Amino acid sequence: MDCLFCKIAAGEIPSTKVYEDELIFAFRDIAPQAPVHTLVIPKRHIACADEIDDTNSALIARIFEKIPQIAKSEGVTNGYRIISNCGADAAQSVPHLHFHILGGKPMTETMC
Ligand code: DGP
Repeated sequence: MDCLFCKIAAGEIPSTKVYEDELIFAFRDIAPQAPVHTLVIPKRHIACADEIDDTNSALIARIFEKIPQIAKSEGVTNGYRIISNCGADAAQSVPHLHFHILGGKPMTETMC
């Protein structure tokens, strides 16, 4: 499958890795929108949140179990925002499920 984030998770395209285990890969966003901007992805290809179901929800739970550790390792100490864009209206640009961790500065209440 010709998927950018599958290739990053496989190490075929370089990235600044933040965390990796057998199921999950986390790396710095190439165009950071906050002092901390890290992406967390399942290694297994899932296109977006619309494809989460009972066959893969344990993997999503695992990602959320790891997010606090990943955020802490990136130096976030005062809270962070988790965003997952899904589909065209959300401006998802890479069709592989990913969770943005944004932090390191106070953010506004506006989310869209
Ligand atoms: P989204 O718009 O939610 O699909 O976010 C995709 C993010 O992926 C966007 O913030 C930029 C980031 N990105 C795109 N291509 C690359 C890449 O080659 N390397 C890294 N590290 N990040 C990328």
